[in-house]
Amino acid sequence: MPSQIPYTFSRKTKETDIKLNISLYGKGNVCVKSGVGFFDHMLEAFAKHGLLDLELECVGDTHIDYHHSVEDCGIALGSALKALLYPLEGVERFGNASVVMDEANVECDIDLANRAYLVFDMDAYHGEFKGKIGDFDIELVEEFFKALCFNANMSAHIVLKRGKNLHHIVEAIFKAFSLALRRALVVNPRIITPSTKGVL
Ligand SMILES: [Mn+2]
Repeated sequence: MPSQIPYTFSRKTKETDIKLNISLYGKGNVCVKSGVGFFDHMLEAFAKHGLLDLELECVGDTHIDYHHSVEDCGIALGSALKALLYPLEGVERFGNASVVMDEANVECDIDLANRAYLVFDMDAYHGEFKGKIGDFDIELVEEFFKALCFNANMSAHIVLKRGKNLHHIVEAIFKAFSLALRRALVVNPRIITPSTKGVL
C-alpha cells in the first residue's frame, strides 16, 4: 500500500516558496497557510474529507495575483502524492464521489493510473465558469487540479452535475476530489498490483 509515513516536500522558485507535510492515511488534521484565504478554506475541506493530514505553508507573489501560489501548491501537492503513491500496490486504484452542497452537486472519478489526465467539465453551470469568489479567481480551480493531477500522475474527471452558487460549487469540487481519492486509496489485501500490466 502507499506509504503511511508523513512525507515532506518543499519547492522554491522566484514566485513561490512552499513547504508541506502530508500523510495519506491521516485523520484530516490540517494546518494550511497558502496566503490566499479562500484557497486555505478549500484545502482545509480537501484534507478533512480526504482524511489527509496536511501542513502546508506557501509564501508567494500574491501582490501580483494568486495564480502562482495556487498553481504551485498544486505542483507541490501533486509531487508529494506521486512520491507516496507509486508503484501502486494493495489499494483500490479507482475512486468515485458525488458531493452535494445545498443546490450544488459535483462528481469526481479518479484513477491512480500513473498517467496524467484531467477532465474539468463545468458545462452545467449557467453562463461562463469565470469571475471571483471574494478576491479568488475561479479559473484557478482548474489550474490547481491540472497541476495536481499532472504532477501526481493521476487521472481525474471532475464534472459539475448542477449548481448555482460558486462558493458551493468550488467547495463541492474540492470535497468530491479528496473523497474520491480517499476511496481510491482504500486498502484491499486481495489486490497486489491493480493493473493487468503488472505495474503501475
Ligand atoms: Mn464554505
